[in-house]
Amino acid sequence: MKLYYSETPNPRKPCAVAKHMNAPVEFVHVELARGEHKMPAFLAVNPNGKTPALADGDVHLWEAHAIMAYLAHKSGSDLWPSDPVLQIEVMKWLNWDTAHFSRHAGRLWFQRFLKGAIGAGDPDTAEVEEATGFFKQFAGILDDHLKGRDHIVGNRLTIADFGVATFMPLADQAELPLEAFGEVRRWSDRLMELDAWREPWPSDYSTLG
Ligand SMILES: N[C@@H](CCC(=O)N[C@@H](CS)C(=O)NCC(=O)O)C(=O)O
Repeated sequence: MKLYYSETPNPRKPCAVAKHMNAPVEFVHVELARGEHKMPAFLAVNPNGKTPALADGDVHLWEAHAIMAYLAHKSGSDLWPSDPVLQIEVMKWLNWDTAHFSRHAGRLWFQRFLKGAIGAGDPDTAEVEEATGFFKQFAGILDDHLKGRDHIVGNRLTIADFGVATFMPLADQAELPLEAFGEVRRWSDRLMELDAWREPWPSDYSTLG
């Protein structure tokens, strides 16, 4: 089973899950700066040309959330709960995250960090203002939900926690407005205590090129 990754926000999630479960995964590093994600060897696994991707025999997967679920399912881990209602709860939060929470956190990270890092210019003030408004709206929903809980679903660690936390390790770079959301900060700090989330990148990997 090969997990293709780059050291960027979306691959962080399946890398952390694989490391946390000590899953039998061969990590393959994809160098975005060299355009390896657009090369035929990688496009054969993920025609979208984006990391992460996973190849397990005939199974080719893309989308970080699907890959996390597959890894947990293959290992028989409750990170992907066996109870169908809890599975649906996990899907609810992961879909919500893609559409709302990490979407707007990602916009802020792009404007305030990535653009500068890749020489794509200064932050767009209107974009930052709009993304900040949406981020606060959805952080409020998460903050309310986390009152009295340590985890997002079923009060135990699931892939929903890794999914929704995508941009939390990058909160300083993105200058995420988290001051008013103490529950979100508490939950994220606790997640950061997990070795696999704090240090998700493998030390043993092969390269694509
Ligand atoms: N929805 C995809 C997004 C994947 C994605 O955008 N990956 C980024 C790295 S975080 C990438 O490969 N970017 C290179 C590109 O778009 O050219 C997922 O969740 O896996």
